[in-house]
Amino acid sequence: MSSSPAAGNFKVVCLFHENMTGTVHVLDPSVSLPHDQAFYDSETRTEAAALLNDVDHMQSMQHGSGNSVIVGGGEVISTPGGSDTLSVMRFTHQAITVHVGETVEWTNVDSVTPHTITFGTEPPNPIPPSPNVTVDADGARHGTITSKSDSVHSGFIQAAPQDRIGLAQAPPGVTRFRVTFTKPGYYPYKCALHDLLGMKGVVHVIP
Ligand SMILES: [Cu+2]
Repeated sequence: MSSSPAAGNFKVVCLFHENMTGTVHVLDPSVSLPHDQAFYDSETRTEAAALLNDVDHMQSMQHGSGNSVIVGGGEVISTPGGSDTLSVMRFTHQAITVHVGETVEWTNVDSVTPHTITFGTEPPNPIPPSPNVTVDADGARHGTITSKSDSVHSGFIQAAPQDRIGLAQAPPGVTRFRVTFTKPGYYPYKCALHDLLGMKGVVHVIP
């Protein structure tokens, strides 16, 4: 190949419409896509139908995989006084069951509010991820839990701020966190910012 497009995570924004952003994940040709074309066709039909029916986006944005947890949920709303945001401080599927070796993916769909996915000891500074967390090729953070005593902390999982005309573009936000589980057991976790409001969950790992 003489020249090939670069792999990476590319943000696309609308400079006129606040909070209208997206990210295109371009994988190396040697990496297989997470889903087949039939999955994306099906997603497109579902989301198009939801848009046309004005169904709330939270359900339609849940991917087909059974190992997904939506983190919070929020909307920007306009009022006569300006704009405001509202947030749901909960994990959907507060209890999720997976097999040993599987990976759970958390996605923050809130437009502005950060959340964390925290197993074990909460670090003093909740903003950065714990040192045992790596970054996948598509920009998502990824941890591994091999024992009940492991501490794994996502750091802030949050959408990037809105880009503005005349200002430098911010990098894409880190809105997803993955954890791979290698031993059976009950693994409770919480959002370090909103656990006192009841934002807690548990992963049940079976053989
Ligand atoms: Cu939270």
